[in-house]
Amino acid sequence: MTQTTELLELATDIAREAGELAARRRRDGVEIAATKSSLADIVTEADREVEVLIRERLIEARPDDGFLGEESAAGGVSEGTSGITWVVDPIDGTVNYAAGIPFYAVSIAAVSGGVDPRTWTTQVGVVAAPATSELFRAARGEGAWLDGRRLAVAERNPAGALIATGFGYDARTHAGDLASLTAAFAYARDMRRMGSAALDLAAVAAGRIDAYFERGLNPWDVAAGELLVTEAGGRFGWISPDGARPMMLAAGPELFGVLADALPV
Ligand code: LIP
Repeated sequence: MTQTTELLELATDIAREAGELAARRRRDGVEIAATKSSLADIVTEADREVEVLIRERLIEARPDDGFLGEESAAGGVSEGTSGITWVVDPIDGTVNYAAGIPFYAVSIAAVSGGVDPRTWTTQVGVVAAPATSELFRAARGEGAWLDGRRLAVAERNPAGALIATGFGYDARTHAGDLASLTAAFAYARDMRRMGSAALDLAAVAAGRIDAYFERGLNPWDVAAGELLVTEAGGRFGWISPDGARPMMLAAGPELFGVLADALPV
């Protein structure tokens, strides 16, 4: 078994188990554990519990790997010695999850080349959506898949693009986000704000939406979804890589170029 296959199978098995735990806790009732950057930026007890489960399973299987998880990131990345680092968002779409909106995911990626998101290389990525029992996965150079179906980004639609985006939790950022929305609308047949970056990226990879852009995302929000998009023939990039809220864009190759020129960076 190649290392890529081992990493992908491990990530798939853990994502499934973690997704089942998240769904179980959702049925039990969700408790807000704390807020982060603002009152709107919440973390639930389930976020924390799911990340602990994922980390335990990874340590059991690959004790020498590094780990960067959303709920433990404040303590920094745990650098391993194997050359592989796991980048994990235990529940992406936490606000949806807490509100009972069934659009959230477990996102697990394995990267090589160090712990800097600007220079690491994602080797495998898995996004599991418990509410729809869908599991998206990709391995570098081996394609992207939804369960057993190969994924491909959408062709340009003459009616315009279906474009997803998101907004920051800080009201001071909303004017800029609305300016980006206005710019994108010139190329859109409609817009979506669905609330999970990992699933928005999976939707681009599956050709369900044509493009997704958002400022201020974290490495764990996009690490797995980025590989889904590029292995499905799409483009992923930070069109304004610097600053506090860099702009991320994912789309098919032609639309990527159009939106990269149109969006205010
Ligand atoms: C969320 C993203 C979403 C973004 C939210 C938040 P979380 O991740 O999936 O796209 O708009 O601000 O970053 O916090 O639920 O893991």
